[in-house]
Amino acid sequence: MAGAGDIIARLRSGEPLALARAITAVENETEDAAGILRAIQPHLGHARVHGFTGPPGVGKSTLVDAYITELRKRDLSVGVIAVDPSSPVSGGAILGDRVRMTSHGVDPRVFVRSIAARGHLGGLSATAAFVVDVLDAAGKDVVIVETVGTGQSEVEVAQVADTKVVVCAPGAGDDVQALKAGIIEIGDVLVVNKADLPDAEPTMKRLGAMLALRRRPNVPGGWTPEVLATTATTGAGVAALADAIQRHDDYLGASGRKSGSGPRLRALLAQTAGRLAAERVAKLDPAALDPLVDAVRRGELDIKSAAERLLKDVQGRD
Ligand SMILES: Nc1nc2c(ncn2[C@@H]2O[C@H](COP(=O)(O)OP(=O)(O)O)[C@@H](O)[C@H]2O)c(=O)[nH]1
Ligand SMILES: [Mg+2]
Repeated sequence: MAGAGDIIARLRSGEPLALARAITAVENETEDAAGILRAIQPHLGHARVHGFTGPPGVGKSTLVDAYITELRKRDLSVGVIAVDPSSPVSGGAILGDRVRMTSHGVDPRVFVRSIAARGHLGGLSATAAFVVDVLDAAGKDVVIVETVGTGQSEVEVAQVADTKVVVCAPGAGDDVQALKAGIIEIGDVLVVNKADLPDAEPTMKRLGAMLALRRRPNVPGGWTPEVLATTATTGAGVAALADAIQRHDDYLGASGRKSGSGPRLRALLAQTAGRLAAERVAKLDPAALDPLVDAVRRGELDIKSAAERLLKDVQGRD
């Protein structure tokens, strides 16, 4: 590959091939990746990043497709990253997403890319964050990240986004239930898609009730999550969704929480460090904790000091 400088110039001029190659380098962690990531640093901070997450089958890809249409009406350029959980490298479900987003396939201002869910040394969320940076440097106004919101790593990927849209479908149980796994906590905008089906109304009410219970503190002047209904297949409600996301963008701007790779990576770093520590502690033989437990029982150590010793003990372990 030519030097990073050359590829950056071509990337900045909007060459899709250069963009595709830069993303491939970053995704596969090739030798060129570090150079590319360094070279794009001065060009970051323009894009707004919108994450769409939720259980499989609720219509995320269809909704993203309709949202792209709405953004194009507003004359915004768009990059899309679809994270596919079912496929290690390439496979069927990715093709499904591609097919659904092909309505924009000939639009030069829309760039859609699937990335594999597994096989990233630095973690999927870091890879997603870097691919977002590449799309940002390429001048995209909006970068959309679609992930399935079923596990911890997907929640972390969703954290890459400035605005997090949590999608579910109407129904008595499973989908809304599945959302409980932490994902509801992160939504800035909650969407009940497939509003053409029965029970959209009660599902919205349930989401509203779950929101009232969630742990995120209600700070004065803070953002109150919005609950909306869409029918992705017809586009109904999608303009209202775009307006809600825009309001959240405006809120972030006004509250000084500007988007950009710095805040993205800060959140990822803190989160990943916390998760690594928790994983290392969980892997210990429970009996290994006994000396510390005994010391706390005897009053020789307070729990925080004991925890600090534990963290020191697990440092550097895998
Ligand atoms: N009835 C109805 N079906 C929808 C709607 N949106 C998506 N679907 C269908 O739901 C299925 C799953 O959609 P997809 O976008 O792949 O869901 P994803 O797995 O969340 O990305 C497809 O058959 C879509 O055509 C909607 O608003 N109403
Ligand atoms: Mg999908």
